[in-house]
Amino acid sequence: MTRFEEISTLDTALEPVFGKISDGQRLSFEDGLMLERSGDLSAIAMAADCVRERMHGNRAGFISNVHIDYTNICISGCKFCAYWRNGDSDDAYELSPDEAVERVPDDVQEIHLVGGLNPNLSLGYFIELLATLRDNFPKATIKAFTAVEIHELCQRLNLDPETVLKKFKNSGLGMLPGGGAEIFNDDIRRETCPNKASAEDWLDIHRIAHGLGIPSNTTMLYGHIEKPEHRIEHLIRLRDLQDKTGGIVAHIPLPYLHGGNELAKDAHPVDGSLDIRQIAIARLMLDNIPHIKAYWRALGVRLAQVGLRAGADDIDGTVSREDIMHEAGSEAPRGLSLLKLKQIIKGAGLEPYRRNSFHDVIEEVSV
Ligand code: V47
Ligand code: SF4
Repeated sequence: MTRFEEISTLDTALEPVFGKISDGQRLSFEDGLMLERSGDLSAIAMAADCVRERMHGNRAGFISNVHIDYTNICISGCKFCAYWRNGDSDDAYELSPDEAVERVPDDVQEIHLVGGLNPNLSLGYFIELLATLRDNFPKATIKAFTAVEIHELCQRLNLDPETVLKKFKNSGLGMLPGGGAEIFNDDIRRETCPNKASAEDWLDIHRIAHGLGIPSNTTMLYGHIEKPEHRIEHLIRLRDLQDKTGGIVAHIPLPYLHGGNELAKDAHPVDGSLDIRQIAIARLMLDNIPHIKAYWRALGVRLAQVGLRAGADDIDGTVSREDIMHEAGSEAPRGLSLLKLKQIIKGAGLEPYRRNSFHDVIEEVSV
């Protein structure tokens, strides 16, 4: 009997869905909704853990990385975001390329570089920021600028995304981060983030990036005012993109954090079981996306560790410093050591490996 066949569920509605998972068949929208609505979360988490094991064995990854938020000035004003400031606010900032360099610790494998939609910044600023970081840290992958930032720049300067992405690639861009996807449904976007790139624009920029040999990550922000059907629709649109391009490396379910932002008054209550369910459903629906991250900065260390046994095969990285989740009330530490990351993975019963941005193994490690 395989591990999968040992899973039993009292929810008979899940049986056909589990049959498909066991046979490696793709799940439909209706199957996804069944997973969303079932009362048997532990069976769903176990099924996702089996799929993770089928794809990745007993290993889980981590990376030495840093988050640099180069500006908090933003004209978008998303209702879920506590990070953005008006340009004339006392604590508004823009980092110069040299200031960004100062924030990078030694020996990082990945620089995650994102910011607000700041209309003061020119194309030359972005190119210089990338090139300066690349020249100072030639061994690190620069994972920079969400599709939302690229879209804003293109609209403002009347440029096409392909031209901009080619210039960025030539200046050191190695990969796009997954931010800005939020929830692809137009009604929910209108309520939560009406002033930024649409779902189609976001998907289009990732498609163009993949065509230029720039891989990307993807995200989904859940736990605010969206409904289960919006989440499943979101995952299916990511899966469709991946069928066409194969350029998505990892997906990160992002739990909405209530601190310091306008959306909190309308949002669902915080619920750890939703976090575990979203990791598991991501693993089960996204059969063509290799990696699912349990992002500890947003989930908290303990839930992220549980996520490693509910479908995730990666815990992200040291992070070093990060402002977006911090401003929204994350109580997780602002950075973790490599040793701590290894211990979290080991504690979940998996073997840690240190990876690069593309999830290639750099080092098998023992704790
Ligand atoms: O797009 C904003 C989210 C995202 C809140 O690509 C919030 O490897 C929770 O995309 N509560 C940025 N989330 C973070 C991100 C990311 C993180 C880690 C790894 C990668 C990757 C990407 O943060 C934004 C938005 O969805 N966000 N406000 C909030 N209150
Ligand atoms: Fe601006 Fe990004 Fe925050 Fe939206 S999520 S307000 S685009 S910084």
